Amino acid sequence: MAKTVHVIGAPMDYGSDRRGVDMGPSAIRYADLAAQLDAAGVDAVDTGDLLVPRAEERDPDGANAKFLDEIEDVSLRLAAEVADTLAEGAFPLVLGGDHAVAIGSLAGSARDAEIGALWLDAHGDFNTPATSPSGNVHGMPLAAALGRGEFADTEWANATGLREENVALVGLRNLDPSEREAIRESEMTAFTMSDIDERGVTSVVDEALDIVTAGTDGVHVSLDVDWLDPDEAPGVGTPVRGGATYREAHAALEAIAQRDAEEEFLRSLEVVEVNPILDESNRTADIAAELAASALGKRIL
Ligand code: 6HN
Ligand code: MN
Ligand code: MN
Ligand code: MN
Repeated sequence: MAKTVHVIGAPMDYGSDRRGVDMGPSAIRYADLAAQLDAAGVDAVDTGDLLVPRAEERDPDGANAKFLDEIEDVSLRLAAEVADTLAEGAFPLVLGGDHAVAIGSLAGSARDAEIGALWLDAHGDFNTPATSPSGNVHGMPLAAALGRGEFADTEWANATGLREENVALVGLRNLDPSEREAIRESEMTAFTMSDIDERGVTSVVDEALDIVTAGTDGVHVSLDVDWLDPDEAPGVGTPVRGGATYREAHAALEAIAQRDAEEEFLRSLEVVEVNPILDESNRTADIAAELAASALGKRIL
């Protein structure tokens, strides 16, 4: 039976300094996500967007974790939406928004299951308010979901029961100094772009999948489009050169789908950080839609 996929738009830009990422869900839909999902052979239902008040109407409060109250509000509602989708037997596909939406996606995916998390990103997203150089919460969602630092007492964020042992990051190439230390000392497994250079992307992804599936009921895949090289995906707020190529990205997501066809571990997926204002002819949104379809089983032949 075909998977039923619920598309959930999370047009949130509280977590990043660059405005425009709130238009990500529209841009990905405009890139004909529906046709891509159709080609993947899934039944897709677009559930619309979460209501996210404009940042201009709000007060960022404080430099260390800007808009944290607003992010709490969106995260709780997104978590409920993701958990309800799963409870109905459907598959949640979350469209960001900046990467802070992952706090809600992870909490929702983990509500009734032990999950692992696969993080495809140029960045570690492992800062805490105390270590963040920017105060931007999109650099913190993994630390938040794991209850690191100040997030230990933040029940809405630290709601996943996620174990560091079941987290794998793939494609890292830009870490802040204290974030780097924290990742090195953590129980998470981190693969850099150098690992991809040496071993090839499918071998790295395969090992990452061993880690995130070990002893878990399912896996949340978080795809930050700045994981790709900015030549391929220029529409992002924090580009870092030297990222995954178009083919590497497809190979990675196809490898996930191929293994999921046998092991059925894929529980939820999000595509985040598409910023159409910074994009060229919506090509980053095009890639986002294509990669979501690849993860859900679209094949060339
Ligand atoms: N992202 N490490 C930087 C920071 O501000 O904490 C950049 C974070 C980027 C986060 O792209 O999801
Ligand atoms: Mn506020
Ligand atoms: Mn990220
Ligand atoms: Mn990133």
